[in-house]
Amino acid sequence: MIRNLFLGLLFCGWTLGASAEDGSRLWLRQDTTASATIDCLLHSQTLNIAQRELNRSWKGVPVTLQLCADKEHLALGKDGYTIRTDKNHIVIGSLSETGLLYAAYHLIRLQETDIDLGHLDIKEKPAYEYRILNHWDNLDGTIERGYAGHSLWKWEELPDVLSPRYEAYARANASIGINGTVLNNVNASPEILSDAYLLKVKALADVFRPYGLKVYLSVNFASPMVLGKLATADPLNTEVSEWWKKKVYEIYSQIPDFGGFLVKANSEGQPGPCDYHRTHAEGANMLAEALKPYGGIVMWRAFVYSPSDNDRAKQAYLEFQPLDGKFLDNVIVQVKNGPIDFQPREPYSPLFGAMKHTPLMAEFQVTQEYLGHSNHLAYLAPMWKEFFRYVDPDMLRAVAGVTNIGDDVNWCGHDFAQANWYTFGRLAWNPRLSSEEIADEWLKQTFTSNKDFLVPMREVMLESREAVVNYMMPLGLHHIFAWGHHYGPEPWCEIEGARPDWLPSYYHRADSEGLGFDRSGTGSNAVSQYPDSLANIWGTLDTCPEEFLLWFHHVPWTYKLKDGYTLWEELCYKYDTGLKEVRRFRDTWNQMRPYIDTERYEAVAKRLDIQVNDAVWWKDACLLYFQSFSKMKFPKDIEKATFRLKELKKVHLPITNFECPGADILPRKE
Ligand code: BDP
Repeated sequence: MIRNLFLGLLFCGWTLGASAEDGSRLWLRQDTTASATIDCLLHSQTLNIAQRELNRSWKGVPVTLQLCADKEHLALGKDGYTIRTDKNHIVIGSLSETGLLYAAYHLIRLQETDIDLGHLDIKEKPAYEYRILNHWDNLDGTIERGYAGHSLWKWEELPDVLSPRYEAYARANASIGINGTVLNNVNASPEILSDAYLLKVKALADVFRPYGLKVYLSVNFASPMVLGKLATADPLNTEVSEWWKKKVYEIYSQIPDFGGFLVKANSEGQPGPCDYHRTHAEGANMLAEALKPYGGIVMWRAFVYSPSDNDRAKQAYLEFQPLDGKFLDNVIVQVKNGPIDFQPREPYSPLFGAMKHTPLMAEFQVTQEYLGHSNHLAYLAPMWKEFFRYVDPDMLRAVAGVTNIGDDVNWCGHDFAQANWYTFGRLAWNPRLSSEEIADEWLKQTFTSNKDFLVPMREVMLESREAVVNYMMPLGLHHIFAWGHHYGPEPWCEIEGARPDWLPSYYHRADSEGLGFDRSGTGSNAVSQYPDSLANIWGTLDTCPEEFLLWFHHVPWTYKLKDGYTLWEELCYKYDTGLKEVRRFRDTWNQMRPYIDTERYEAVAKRLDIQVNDAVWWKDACLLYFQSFSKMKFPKDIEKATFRLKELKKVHLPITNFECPGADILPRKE
């Protein structure tokens, strides 16, 4: 009887334990029953972590960690490493402690993803020295374009109270090779450089350091005026440059390995050197000079679009390209992947390739500002790989990812959004990894290696971004989002007095003739900013790839596409396909219940319901609205509209930063 009770409790404990999956462990869910011998002659905080991780999880042959300064390891650089089987044990070697830590995570990943561990001969060197997350976190705890709760940084408690999540965050980043974090929003409060905040920043830097994670800050260009009470922030003013030098000295006295500054200047109302008729290069160089003695860098953003031209897509190029070669060598110009703003699909920004004498870094958006926030399943590896199809990874100096991390228990809101954090790290380390490989790794570690789960869910992930494009903005459409929140559709949006380039009609240009923005030679000629080989193809209607058609051309409604359909029919089929794909994703997920824990199963199922409803909403809103221009009939075989345009025009989402109700608030007809 007592024995039965004991077994009952044990069983109950086991089932509870097995199902207690709240997503907080991310992809680091390996069990802790290992007992292999792990040797390391030296001890330090970082090496102890590497040893602890292996002690906890590694189930294979004995492992030795070795710092090596031989030719091979010198060539692999400070973060590179080797992992080799030597007789019946494994030797991990690196020039640095951080390299050994990365190698330890690599070894565990191999084990967790069922790779043959028989004879290892691995040599790794990251593609980029800087692999950086950008947090758009405000000092009041909110996150700009964040959809996973409040900021992870509890500024009001720091520096005295250190949340255990700080270390968990650093560990997760180290496990995928991310080595830098910009703590605060690019729309930066000058306050971050105040004495009180620098103490808080130092506290975080101290927690992150053993994991090889450096801290950077976004700075407000007018800080010398706001904090230092100077009359100007002119970069050529000596008092101003002295103020920055002093500030940088203060920072490094507390955080000796501080990474540097990220700057959004003269963009969307932020102050900058152009306020004083100075160039971006003059502004960036002044900060770079202050940071140089300490090895710090300036990441200067090229996200600018003052209406100097009639096409926003051209403006960053027009402003930055002439500055090529004028930046100091510790400045990296940070360019968003596309020329507009993180749309579900954009061609790459023509600045890549056009600034041959300036180090550039790509800025990707991990947070899904324009891809359904944390409600939609959208695996972004295929989007970033598409960028790397056009932009040679070797041309870049670094990569940055605007993170999707908040204080939600599962970090990212949607359990599948964790995959995008993971992917950013993996691609920053090796942009040549395939979307399939990364999806596989992530699914196995985060959920299960069971093929019945893995195969269908890998397919869902791989198709998910294209599905979003299809039900939101197919064929090169872009920026037809609702005002402000960028969640739902509002192609009709007109706001009196608003900047035209903040309104959807600026981008879609629908009229009785057709649809799309003419950026060819007959229009804004933005296409001429690309190399001739591409410009000729993209700039000609007949040769332009369909995915960029309405990006580069204003296309007649009756224009026949390659498959024989008119533009209007193709548009209808794309929206319809997008919706069907998401329905299929939901059906697939519904069959996954047996393979995973209930918590995450239910959480994802709930969000897929929202995504399906949102896809209906997008399809109806866009097709009904564009039909009022095309005046053409819907193809008979697409799903009938659920809503009426009149109803949809009345929808205003009560968006907070946390969770968007999506189309759940629309009157349902099904
Ligand atoms: C846009 C966001 C805005 C950011 C801006 C930026 O809507 O919140 O501040 O980009 O990147 O995507 O600076």
